[in-house]
Amino acid sequence: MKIQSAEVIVTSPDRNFVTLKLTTDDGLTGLGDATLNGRELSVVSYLRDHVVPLLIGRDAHQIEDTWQFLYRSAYWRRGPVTMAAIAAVDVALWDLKAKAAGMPLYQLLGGASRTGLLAYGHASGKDIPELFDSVRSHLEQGYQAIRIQTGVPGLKAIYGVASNATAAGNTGKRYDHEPAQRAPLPAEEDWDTRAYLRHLPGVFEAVRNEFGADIPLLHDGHHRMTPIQAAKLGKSLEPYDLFWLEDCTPAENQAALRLVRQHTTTPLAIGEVFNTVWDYQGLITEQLIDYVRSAVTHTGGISALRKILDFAAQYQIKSGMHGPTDISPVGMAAAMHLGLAIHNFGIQEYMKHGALTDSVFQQSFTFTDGMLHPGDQPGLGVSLDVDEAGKYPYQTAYLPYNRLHDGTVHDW
Ligand code: CS2
Ligand code: MG
Repeated sequence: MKIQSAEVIVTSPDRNFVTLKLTTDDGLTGLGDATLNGRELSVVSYLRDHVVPLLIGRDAHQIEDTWQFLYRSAYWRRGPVTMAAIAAVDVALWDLKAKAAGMPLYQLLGGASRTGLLAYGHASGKDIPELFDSVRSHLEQGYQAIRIQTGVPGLKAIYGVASNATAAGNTGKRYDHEPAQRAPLPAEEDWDTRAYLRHLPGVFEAVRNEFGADIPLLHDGHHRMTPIQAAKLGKSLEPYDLFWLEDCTPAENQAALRLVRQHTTTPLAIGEVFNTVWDYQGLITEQLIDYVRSAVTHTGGISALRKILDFAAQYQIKSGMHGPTDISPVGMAAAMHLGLAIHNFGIQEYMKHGALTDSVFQQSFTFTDGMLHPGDQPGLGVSLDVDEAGKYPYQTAYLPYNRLHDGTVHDW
């Protein structure tokens, strides 16, 4: 089964997506997600200019050899662009192999270890009443686990919350919790960690009082705190029994999590901005985290993330794969197949894609009673309508960024 052609398809139905489509000499096609939110065109070039010429004529069955060849022959190691490109090739090859075998991909990964995948959705509100409405809406949609993000008094706009606030440099632009704003320049938002730390415990107390003690609640700190601030927040949230506190502090310095771990038993999830096992090494061996947040799309594919999760399993750490709308339906399908097969599955993030996206990507997964399942079609179970995709050309879109009240740039 030789690779005969490779296309990099850029489409922007509800947001930008980059998809690699491999076609073999016996007519099979395989898809891989290469979407890197806000830097999509870098991956497009990496694939088109440097990777695709190396793929033509290769044996599509050689997934591991292709992965090692692309990782080592580039000489320059790691990074989000490189690993998203390698991920797209890896997933497309797994899609092809499963189609050639006439099996859903999870069967090639060891078969199902569970009947379905617990999913969590994104509830948000600029204030408590709006948040409660959003939680109720997610409960009505069947979610059994819910992420809680709210506005903070005094802040005009904030990550993860739909609001009609505008921020300097983007007059009149309605913010929503869709991360990337389609705009010629990044939108500037404001931030105040002390206000956030004072406000959040009361939000979770209100949510627990309204919705009870049982439902798993999650929160995303989105890299904005120092380790001691993260420790303070983790400790203050312990009465509300979170499923996890995510990205509590930037983890390039993996040792920073030792300080957080000393002060709180709130479970920690980290890794959506990581791209290789080396970003996790100390976090896993010292059990400084409880969940591996990486998406298949950003970590070198199924082959690489499977290895990371098998490593994490030895330290009783589970998966919590990243699943916002900037992971395409192809990337989400890859996550679901991997999550169904591994033993140490934890939870799957699931933000529903928009209707236009669903018109471009035909998907076979199901979401029933809060549980996801990839379906049993051969391969990933996703196809891409190239003609429909062509209706939605790329649009410049940047992630927002924060500035503190004194003007200092800060993590968003
Ligand atoms: C967030 C993401 O879903 C999450 O946990 O951290 O929405 C993140 O902001 C985006 O993926 C950035 O592109
Ligand atoms: Mg996150």
